[in-house]
Amino acid sequence: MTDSIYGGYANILEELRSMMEERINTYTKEVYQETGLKICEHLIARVKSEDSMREKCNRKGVPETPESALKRMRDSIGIRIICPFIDDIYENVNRLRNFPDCEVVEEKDYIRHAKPNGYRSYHMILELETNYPDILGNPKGKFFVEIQLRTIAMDSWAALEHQMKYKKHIENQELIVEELKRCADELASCDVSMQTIRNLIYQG
Ligand code: 0O2
Repeated sequence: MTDSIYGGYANILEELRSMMEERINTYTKEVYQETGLKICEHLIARVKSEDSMREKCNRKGVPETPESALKRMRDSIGIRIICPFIDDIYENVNRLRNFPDCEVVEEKDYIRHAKPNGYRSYHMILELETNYPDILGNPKGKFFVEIQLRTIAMDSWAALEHQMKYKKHIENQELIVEELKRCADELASCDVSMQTIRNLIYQG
């Protein structure tokens, strides 16, 4: 059996994933009780699989070691929060920024600044201070958590586009890329209209 890319840290990563998931579920329930609004449609949390982490280390040209997986890659723990409306994304972002024992080390707003292919999402990297020692020997070890926040529309688009990337031979690739971009822009426009309608409903 080959050694885990996460060394002896696989169980800790699972524990931290579960703890983060619980924290997010807790505040979304609180918001629902206070306002009646569901700011999270659903969330998916995972520890990146061994194979994907090894593939990513190779892709980034770093050795396949626990240190790379835990310190150079920052998505060993990944959480995707799917939101009904665009404003819900920013509401979640504000709450995540104030999480205790967490430092926001990176934020990328691919909603205000979509990628050229049409990809939209809000990305955050949090660094979590824990009571577990980390691979560098810090007694209060630090672990990265990548959080992606998207609307339902952005999520279905990203899933389809992801399928295209992983399929080796595609006919009419140029046309598909063009159509995907068109579709991303239409969905973005719908997300804005849906937000406006919701605002109108709640104004009245
Ligand atoms: P997977 O298989 O989803 O885990 P990084 O690549 O993380 O070192 P970078 O390049 O700054 O750093 O990443 P960025 O732009 O923050 O994107 C990281 C993740 O966002 C990707 O992870 C994807 O999950 C998602 N993502 C980014 N761009 C696109 C896109 O154009 N289309 C789709 N479908 N997803 C995207 P991985 O590890 O690349 O892939």
